[in-house]
Amino acid sequence: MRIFTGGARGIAVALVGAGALAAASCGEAQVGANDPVSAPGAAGEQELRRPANDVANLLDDDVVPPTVELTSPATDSFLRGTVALTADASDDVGVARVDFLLDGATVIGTATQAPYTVNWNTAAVSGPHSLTAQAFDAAGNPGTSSAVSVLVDNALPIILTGPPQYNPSNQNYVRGIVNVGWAVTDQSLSGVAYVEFLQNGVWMGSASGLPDASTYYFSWDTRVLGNRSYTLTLRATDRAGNVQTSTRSLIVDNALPFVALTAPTNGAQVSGVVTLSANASDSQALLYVRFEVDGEMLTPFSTSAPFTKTWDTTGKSGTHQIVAIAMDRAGNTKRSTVATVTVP
Ligand SMILES: [Ca+2]
Ligand SMILES: [Ca+2]
Ligand SMILES: [Ca+2]
Repeated sequence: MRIFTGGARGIAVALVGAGALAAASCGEAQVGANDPVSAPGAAGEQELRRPANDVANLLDDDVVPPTVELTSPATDSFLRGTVALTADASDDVGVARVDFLLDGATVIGTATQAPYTVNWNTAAVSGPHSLTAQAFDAAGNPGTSSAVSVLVDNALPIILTGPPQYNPSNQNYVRGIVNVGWAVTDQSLSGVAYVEFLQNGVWMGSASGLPDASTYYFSWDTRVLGNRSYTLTLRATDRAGNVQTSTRSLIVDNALPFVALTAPTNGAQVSGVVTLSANASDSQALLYVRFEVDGEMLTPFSTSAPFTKTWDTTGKSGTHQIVAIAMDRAGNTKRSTVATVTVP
């Protein structure tokens, strides 16, 4: 019937209560003697009731699904923690809701008005995933976005603290320029983005991420530092933003030990079994004192005071040169003045 078409819907709704007279007076419809409106038989009544369901009819007419795209996160993103998912959606009539789907199946959340966004707690889903948004209009037509691939990584990088990469070890004494090493892995998740090197909590340098289980070395010049303990920290950040740190203490010692040969004295005449003695000390930590006769080491070394060693002169007639050498735990060595002795 013509009165129900096009822009006349509003008028037709009014006609339901007003009956044929109103219809005739509205000027829109020409109701004739044979028209179903003036002879409300079966067909006419059905037609007149139709406007009562006008909204439903409108929705029945909506056959165009919404269009929807995930605008965040970007594809190939590395994610951690709680992440905002955002979609753009539009429809010829109206978007009723947008569902956000994990791997095409699990509904993460639903947004019913623009901007369409939900928060996604990724704590339990580390690994590769696919995200889609699905928009519905009021008629229930679904529109699905293209999938966005992401890698969820809620695991902190692991800094290995065992040999051989972890060198020098915690509490080691060091001197000069030290190559400080750390091996880092990220469980084959997002991977190490970068590492940073800190001395006593102060940033000293950084390096770009390497494949898992690589070792990062930082050259640490201790020669400009006082002789004491320092904390060295490696701070590793993965591509998802997880941060792990590992700290060790190293003791700088660029000072030579003190050492003096106390016996025998220079110029002495010795025979039989001779006891060689030295005084030695170090501001940090002494490792040992060794004695050399004519350049040959006497072993084992003396590692605690009193620093002594016996030397059998039997069959060694002549002059000999004796020196005591002290070494600290950082590897600094100091030689005493030489004592020249005579074996008759
Ligand atoms: Ca639609
Ligand atoms: Ca990680
Ligand atoms: Ca020293």
